[in-house]
Amino acid sequence: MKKILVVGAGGQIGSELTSHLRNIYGNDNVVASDIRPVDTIKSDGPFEIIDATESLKLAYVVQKYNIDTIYNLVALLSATGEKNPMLAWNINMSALINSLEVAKMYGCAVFTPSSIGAFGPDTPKDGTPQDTIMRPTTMYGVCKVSGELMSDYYFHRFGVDTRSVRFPGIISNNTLPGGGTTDYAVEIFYEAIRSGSFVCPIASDSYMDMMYMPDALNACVQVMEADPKKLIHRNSFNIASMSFTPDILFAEIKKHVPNLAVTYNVDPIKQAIANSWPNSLDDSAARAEWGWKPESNLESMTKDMLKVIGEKFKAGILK
Ligand code: AKB
Repeated sequence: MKKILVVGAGGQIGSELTSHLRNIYGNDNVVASDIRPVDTIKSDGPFEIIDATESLKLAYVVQKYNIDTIYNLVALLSATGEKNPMLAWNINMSALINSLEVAKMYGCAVFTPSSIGAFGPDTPKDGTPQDTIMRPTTMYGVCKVSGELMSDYYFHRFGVDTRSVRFPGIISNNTLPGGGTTDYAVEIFYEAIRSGSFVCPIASDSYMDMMYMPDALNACVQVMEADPKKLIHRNSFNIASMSFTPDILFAEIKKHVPNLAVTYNVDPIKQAIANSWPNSLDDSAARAEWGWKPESNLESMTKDMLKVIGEKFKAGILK
């Protein structure tokens, strides 16, 4: 049985991944950690306060619980990263380096997500290949490419079992994202039900890859469970399930919420980032090397998001 540590368990992916991993491996085998207490997670399994920019406590927790796999989910996202590039570099890279160093010392595997943000304006935009030009123009992207290279370095040089996927925008009905360029695709669902209107910060015709959270969670587990003999790549795999523009998403939501009113007030920082990212990734390497196969598409994701969020508003959990 695996002994897993989730670092950054209070974030958008971390909070749901912790529950997902606990369902698979058992509550006691998944230690959640964050820089501050996370009440929802603390109650159903072990929890530790870890500032991932400091390696001592990380090493202590890995030793204390006999951890063999670290999911390092600490990151400042793309739009926030552009507001404070050095903070993004310091947090994103020190959490990664500390995870890799501790993993090297204690023989752990490491998962650190990369992103569509690892690509840049020179990358082929449609059907972006697994192996291609990676010259990002954001600090977030610089961190992601550096993270991919460092993770591969630790694998080749020290034998640390590092693996990763390049996440698109993740759409979830549980924890809201914060500071990302793709956040609009989550916020719209809440506003569709709350107020019936939404002001979109991304231009109506900007394509970006997106993914429903259940597929993202499966990817995190499947890539770490994959047979290492079949892995040609490691850091990091393109994964994809849907690609759409704001216009396409709103048209789909309007099938269920016909009175939804959408206006545009484009945020120049977010739009510049979106313009530098691919329209859609080619995920054939992930499919061939570890059987990646997403289950959700735009139609099924939209229906489910509106159902779950609608129920939360009805029950008074959301206002
Ligand atoms: C962001 O928008 O910064 C993230 C990402 C695509 O990595 N959601």
